[in-house]
Amino acid sequence: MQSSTEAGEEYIIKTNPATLEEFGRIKCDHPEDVPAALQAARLAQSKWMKLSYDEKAVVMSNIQEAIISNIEDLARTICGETGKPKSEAIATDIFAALSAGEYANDMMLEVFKKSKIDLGDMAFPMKLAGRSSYIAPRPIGVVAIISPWNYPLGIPYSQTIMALAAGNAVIIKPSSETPLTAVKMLEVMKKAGLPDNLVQVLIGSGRTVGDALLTSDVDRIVFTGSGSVGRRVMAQASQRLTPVTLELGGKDPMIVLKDADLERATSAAVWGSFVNSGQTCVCVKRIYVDETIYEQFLELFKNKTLMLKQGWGWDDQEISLGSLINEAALNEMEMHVEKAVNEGAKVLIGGKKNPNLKGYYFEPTILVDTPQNSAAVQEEIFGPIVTVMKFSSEEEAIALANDNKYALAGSVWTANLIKGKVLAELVSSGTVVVNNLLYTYGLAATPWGGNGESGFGRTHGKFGFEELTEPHHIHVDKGKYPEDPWWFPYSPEKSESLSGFMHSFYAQDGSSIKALLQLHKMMRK
Ligand code: TXE
Repeated sequence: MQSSTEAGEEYIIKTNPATLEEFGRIKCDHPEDVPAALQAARLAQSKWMKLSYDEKAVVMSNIQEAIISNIEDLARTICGETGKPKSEAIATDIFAALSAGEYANDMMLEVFKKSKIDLGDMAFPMKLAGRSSYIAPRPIGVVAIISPWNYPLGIPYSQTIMALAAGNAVIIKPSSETPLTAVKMLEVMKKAGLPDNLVQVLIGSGRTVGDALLTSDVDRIVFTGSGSVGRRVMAQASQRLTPVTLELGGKDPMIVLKDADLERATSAAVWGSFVNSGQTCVCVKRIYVDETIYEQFLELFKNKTLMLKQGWGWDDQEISLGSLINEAALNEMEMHVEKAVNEGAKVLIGGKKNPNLKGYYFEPTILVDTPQNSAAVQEEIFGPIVTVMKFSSEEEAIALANDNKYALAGSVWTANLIKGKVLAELVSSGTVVVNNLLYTYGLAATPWGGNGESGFGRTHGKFGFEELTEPHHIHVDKGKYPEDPWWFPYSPEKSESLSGFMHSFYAQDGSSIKALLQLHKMMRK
């Protein structure tokens, strides 16, 4: 991605990283555009939340239909900006978008359902006193979505459609590497009847437009990206106490037990390690294999990886691996391999730029003998590089898997599902899959997110909706009693009655009947 200035205006010139041909160019917005965008978003949101459920449902289902009828066009933009193969753009980006759209539409009524609160021990006293509580969820307002380039539709769209279903407006700041996909997405949504300014896209660098959004008066920031920028997002958001959801990096472990189906596990490991050329936060990055099957696994994994075809995967549907996003990423991969070798690793296959292809292609790389404490095992490598190591016991496998500052996703492979679940529950990652990997991002009803360096908060699922709505608590008192015993004026009698009530209500040797009588007596006056 380059930028240029024409007649005082900054443009992003987007090159297809798989062909090095110019793919498109777009004018950047300015940081000073943010306040007006926010004002327009607030107005649009106030109208959107007043629409009836049916009116909103019509818009949301028309948008879903529009995505489906624009798959080819959307895929073209995704591939042109990222260099990923067409089948992958459809199977990952677009599928994730449609899954989130379906889920958001299905949940739009549920999200705002009022729910009575069970007051627990106080339920009966409160009932006697004519009091009750309930939650009335409400939208939070305007959500800023700052998104990465690796899934330029799947990530911002799924977060946007959930925010809309929760009654909010959205301002998206897409990665400067993939501005055109966000613009295309908004175009498709608008044609389907999206109300004006309910979703806006601001084009520009993170440092300028992104930063202006962080320090603006938005009601939540949903950030997906690197840990370094995630920390800045949190720092900037703290100025206005803006809540943030941070979807950051990953270094996902894959634990392969000796009773795993090796054919299936190795096929999954190839896809899990090299999908999107390894530029996926939940790609398999660390494979831990039981020592008794390590050689077998490695041989199968290596041979299946060597069969992968690399290149520009728009016309040639047999291409599995596209390019990296840019030249810097390519150089970074070379640096990672060099560092890994210096720290004791051996390159089993790959390890260098693909010399036969124009474009930013790095060969799928398998590292072995990587020390557990080396950078290759501990640091995020956002490209087609995976390490394969062995373990001698299940306890050791869990310890190795959890010995990492990232904790986004992970997988456990075994024929014994009971053991698989036990081990999966011991892995620190936010999502752990037994005998599969990665694809739960396409199950929008399931939560997405992690902990540690992978960030916090959840997108998708009911936990995602909880971050896009406010649990508005309403407590109702029928006013049966003239006053409450803890109101003014205080007196020795009041404090004695209150202590008596608390003793009866909470003490081991207390009596709830006695407590209720005491409460009634105190409140009757
Ligand atoms: O991130 P960057 P990228 C992670 C992945 C990797 C990173 C790759 O693990 O670490 O994302 O994406 C904007 N103020 N995930 O390179 O550079 C920038 O313009 C405000 C995790 O895009 O952090 C872009 O829009 N904004 C994820 C966005 O931040 C700023 C799945 C991300 O940019 C900014 C996918 C600033 N100062 C990728 N600087 C998951 N966990 O689900 C940059 N930006």
